[in-house]
Amino acid sequence: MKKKPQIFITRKLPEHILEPFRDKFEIKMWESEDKPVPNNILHNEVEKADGLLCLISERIDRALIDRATNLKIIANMAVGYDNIDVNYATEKGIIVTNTPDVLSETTADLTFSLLMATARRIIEASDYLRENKWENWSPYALAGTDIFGKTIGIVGMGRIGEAVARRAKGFGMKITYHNRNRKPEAEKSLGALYREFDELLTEADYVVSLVPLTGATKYLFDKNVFEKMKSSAIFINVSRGQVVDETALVNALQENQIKAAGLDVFEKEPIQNDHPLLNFDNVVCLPHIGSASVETRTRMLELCMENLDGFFNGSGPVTPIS
Ligand code: 8YV
Repeated sequence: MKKKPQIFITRKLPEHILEPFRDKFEIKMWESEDKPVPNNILHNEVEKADGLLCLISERIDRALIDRATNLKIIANMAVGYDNIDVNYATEKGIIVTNTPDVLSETTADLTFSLLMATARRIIEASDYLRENKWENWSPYALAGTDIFGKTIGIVGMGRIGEAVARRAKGFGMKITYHNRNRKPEAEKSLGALYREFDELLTEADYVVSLVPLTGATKYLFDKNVFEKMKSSAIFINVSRGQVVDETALVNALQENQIKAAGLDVFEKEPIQNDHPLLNFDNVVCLPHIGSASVETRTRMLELCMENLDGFFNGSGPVTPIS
């Protein structure tokens, strides 16, 4: 009988997702749901595996790929894949897959949640009650800034960017965007207006980063960029922490160069509670939960399994990136 492909999964997954695949694969899984697999165990397991299902917190670098002499496919449970040395994997004949589309709407929901929370000071207002500060009503207490009628500037108009733009249209915002290529469909159906990066920065009331992390976008949002934004602008980042120079962001907030920020991602994750960005009342920080709904995380895992299945049954991976 033909040997089943061995799959290593770097986190404990719900059995109901794995069960349909158990007759096709020999599945080995790291024992913990929340603790990452130690690097030495990952390296040992990868040596034996035909397929790997991993998360963005695992670095799939040259050293690991060199150990992976049997490995044929890496299924990353994320749309981003900056955690993987894709060029080297490809050079070694290893296919890499990601999870596009299935998380776009959920991530756009979270982007808008952050935008609204920062604009209307939702966390501050909630803390105000918890801290028993509501003694009087006064007209400008906890007054935020409007969303309707304002201009959103979406930097990175991919699938998630377009899903954010659809929400912005519903909120009565003017939509501007910057992207490597123009998006005629979004321009036509959503009235999105293309802008050069600098133009977008000087015009937008809400600057929303949805660019993937690449060599070209690393520290894209630096001192000069924050200086160009309006002093009333709110900056939202739901893509990758390393597209922002965090020191420059902290300075821009200290100097009131921008009004507020909503951040789901950080330069080095996870952050600790002494992180300087946690010191500002006008900054809302979240622990990288862009795609974290039960429905979407389930679909992402299923898609990873479908990618592995498609590859090994010969029909081909569903969403390869290389
Ligand atoms: C991941 C993400 O879901 O998809 C991405 O690129 O950053 C998140 O949606 C999450 O971090 C799990 O790997």
